[in-house]
Amino acid sequence: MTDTKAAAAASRAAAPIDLDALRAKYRQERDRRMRGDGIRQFVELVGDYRGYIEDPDANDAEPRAPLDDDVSVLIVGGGWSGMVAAVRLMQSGVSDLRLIDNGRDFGGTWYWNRYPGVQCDIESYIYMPLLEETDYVPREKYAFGDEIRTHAERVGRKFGLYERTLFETQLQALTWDEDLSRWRVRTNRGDSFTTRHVVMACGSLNRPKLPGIPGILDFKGTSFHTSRWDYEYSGGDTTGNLHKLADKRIALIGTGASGIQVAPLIAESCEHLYVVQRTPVAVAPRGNRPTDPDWVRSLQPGWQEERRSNFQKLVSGVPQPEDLVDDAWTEIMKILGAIAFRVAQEGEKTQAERDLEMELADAERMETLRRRVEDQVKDPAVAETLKPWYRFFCKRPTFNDRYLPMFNRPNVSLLDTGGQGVERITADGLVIGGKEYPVDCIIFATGFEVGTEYTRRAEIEIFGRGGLSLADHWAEDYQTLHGVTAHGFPNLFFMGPAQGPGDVNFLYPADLQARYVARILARALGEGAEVVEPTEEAVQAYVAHFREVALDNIEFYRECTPSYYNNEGDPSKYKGFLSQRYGGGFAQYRKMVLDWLDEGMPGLAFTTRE
Ligand code: N01
Repeated sequence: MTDTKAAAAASRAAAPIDLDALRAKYRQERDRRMRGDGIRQFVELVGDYRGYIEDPDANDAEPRAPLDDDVSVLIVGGGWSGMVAAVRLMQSGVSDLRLIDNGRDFGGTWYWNRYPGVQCDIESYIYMPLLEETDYVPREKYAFGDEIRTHAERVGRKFGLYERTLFETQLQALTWDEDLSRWRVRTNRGDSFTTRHVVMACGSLNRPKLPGIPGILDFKGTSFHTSRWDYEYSGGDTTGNLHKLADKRIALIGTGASGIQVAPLIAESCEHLYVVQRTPVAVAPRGNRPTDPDWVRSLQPGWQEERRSNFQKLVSGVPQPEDLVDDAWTEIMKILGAIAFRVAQEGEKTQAERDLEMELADAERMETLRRRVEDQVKDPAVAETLKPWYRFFCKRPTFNDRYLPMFNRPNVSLLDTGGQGVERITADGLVIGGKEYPVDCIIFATGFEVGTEYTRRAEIEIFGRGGLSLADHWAEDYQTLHGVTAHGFPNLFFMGPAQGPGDVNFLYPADLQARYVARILARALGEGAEVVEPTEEAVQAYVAHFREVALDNIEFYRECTPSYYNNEGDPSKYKGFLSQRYGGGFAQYRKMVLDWLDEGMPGLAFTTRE
């Protein structure tokens, strides 16, 4: 940086924050984006939209005879939650299990999201499960999708999961058979088998969605969703070199975590890239680096659990003597989390003082990110348009070092929609602000369904005791014990989707839930119990507790620009991504369920038929 630039940066940094002005600006930006239809603005990918959800790599599924046998445990989903559940079950002595997945291989999220540049924004050493068990250390601090998928395949081979898995098979219905005390399973491959237990591990951001822009189906060019990338069309691979795009004009709709990862790789290869922005996103530094071999040599057994736990505590604001991960997540959470934690522990400040302190720390953080845009984007008008105006936790934070400088390329245009989104799609392109932009391809980086019914996202029907439909049972709100079991749905276990623990690192709580389910099933199978089911009272007590400890963040999210975090601008206690996480925090949830397991699982009935 030159002296003048450094001096300018220092004076900008020192400028005091006018909170009233900032609040007014945030509110103004939010109001521009508010719309009456909330999550209904998105299109469910059924009927004519079905092509957007189909696997671009699928050939005709290999023929196989339909199954009509019986297994002890069926795990629905071959992503990380399902795989970790399978491994923990096998380690607990439950090995008669079967997995089912509609992809062609393991990986779940990482199987489907194969777009160029796909990368995990949680440190690989804490995100990728079972590293010590497989004697593997990722190549970089932040792993790209290919490495994560290859690791899923490694885990599949190491633990014998391939021979237990039905790929390219979509579960269609689960029906509880009272006489058999088993679930009847029906799939799209004609299978009709039974299973004693079912573990649902379908993920939480599994079902892609499109915005309901008029005319999507009229477009005559190529169009797909980032989670179904068409390499036939683009050429190249996840590392880029998308050579078939050389003479193509591409519109990328959406600038969330996926959009900002893929955009720079498209820009490098295509004739012209239009980045269609509805809300500018906050982009923090990534700072990836190769794994240090000396560090790997220094690792002691138990290192991954220690590192995961250290990260989890820091991002919850629990001070630690050391920050093992030491990245953008822990940097911000050490500040914001520490304020919350210190006050919660010591009661030294009023709620209002604490809120103000948080707001100021938040404002400083966002100001730093807005300055980052100015520093990286040469055209001041473009830089201004890319600045995010909302509080840090209104939207999922993103991390990238290539996205902002990409706007200095001559073949990239930012099409800002003033918070309104694309007006219309025509046969030849898209219309924004009354102007048509002809393009050859439209790529939707528009995210995944959140807040719709669980069974819709999992695309299955579940009927429990007396034909009770799970969709009806959970129509108002989830009703679970610890987010894992539900009364009326015996022998059914959920990895997610709600009322369980949340964490920045999704897979840490998933492993806890996997161990929890493994403890229950090991006991059930050991005791010969045929039915495991929480009592109605246990569920009601847990739901009441869940609501009591729920974070009171509705007012915060009401002030936020719409996103899936706040149910697209319509936050309520039970809707929206974050309100379905256990408000007491991961540590409290963990202690509660481990104590409960040790106390003999009160409220969970284990029944053996005479
Ligand atoms: O989806 P999103 P995503 N016209 O919902 C825009 C995880 N993830 O796939 O902000 C124009 O975040 C919408 O605009 P707005 C991670 O949890 C993780 O990027 O609503 N634009 C937004 O920009 C993440 O949060 C990694 O105004 C429209 C975008 O589409 C989650 O997946 C990597 C529009 C949707 O953003 C989803 O991320 C990638 C319209 N009509 C993803 N409608 C990791 O690294 C919507 N948009 C771990």
